[in-house]
Amino acid sequence: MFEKFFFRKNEKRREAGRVSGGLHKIPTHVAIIMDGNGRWAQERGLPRIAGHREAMKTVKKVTRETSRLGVKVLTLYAFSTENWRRPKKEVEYLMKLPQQFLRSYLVELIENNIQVRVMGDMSRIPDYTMRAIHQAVSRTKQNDGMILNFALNYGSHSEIAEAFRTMIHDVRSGKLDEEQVDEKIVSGYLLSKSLPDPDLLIRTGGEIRLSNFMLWQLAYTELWFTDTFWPDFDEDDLHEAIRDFGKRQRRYGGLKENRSEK
Ligand code: V0D
Repeated sequence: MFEKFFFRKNEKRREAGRVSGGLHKIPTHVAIIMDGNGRWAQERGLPRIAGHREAMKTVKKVTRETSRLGVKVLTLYAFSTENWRRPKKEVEYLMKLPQQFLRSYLVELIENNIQVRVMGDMSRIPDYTMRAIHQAVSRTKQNDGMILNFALNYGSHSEIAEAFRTMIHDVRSGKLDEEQVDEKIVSGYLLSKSLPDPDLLIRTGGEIRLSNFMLWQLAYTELWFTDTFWPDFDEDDLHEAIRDFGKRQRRYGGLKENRSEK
């Protein structure tokens, strides 16, 4: 079902590969853990907040480039369920970023046919933040270009726990037969239900872990780590990640293709 939708406009994807040189295989879904913003600022003697502001510029740059390359879904880990433990001032600042981001960038997103989505528990997100997000989601929902999916107050364990809760509820109410429950059914109860699994995960900032990000969905994903702090991440880094992804796909491709066809 995804395949039909996501591989429809193949010409543009191939063309993008040619113009960028060596990017033969463009991943359908790229997910990114945007780490290293605080450290980027500290290295410069700036407050952590300055790192987050700079990080937003990188989000715009990377959104433009992934969309241009023909990536179909870009998922960005913007705020984790653990991030609430940060200083109150920092959390307050972070919650203003969606509004700031959209004020300066929503028009361009619309022009580029990009669809904005959010994934996570929105119940704890402040009203003013939600207003900006709702507006962006509703004004881009007709777009059929790249999906820009922000993981916001997202945590994989809580996502899976919620899936269990709903599934058990559906079994009890007779909507779901427990004998039916397989991988596909489980996927359908996750927040990512309408999206294909990521093909490539990028984590910036030097840490080599998943930090509670899309644990179920990343089972077969190629993982790519860099020491570069997110504010310093640029188009060349993105191309390198996608080029490496293409090389690995060529090596292990046969096996992977079999998996998705079964
Ligand atoms: C700070 C690096 C864009 C990570 C990127 C609320 C930390 C910049 C958004 C955004 C954040 C979210 C939703 C939306 C539009 C934009 C964002 C947060 C943090 C946390 F609809 N950047 N960004 N949201 N940072």
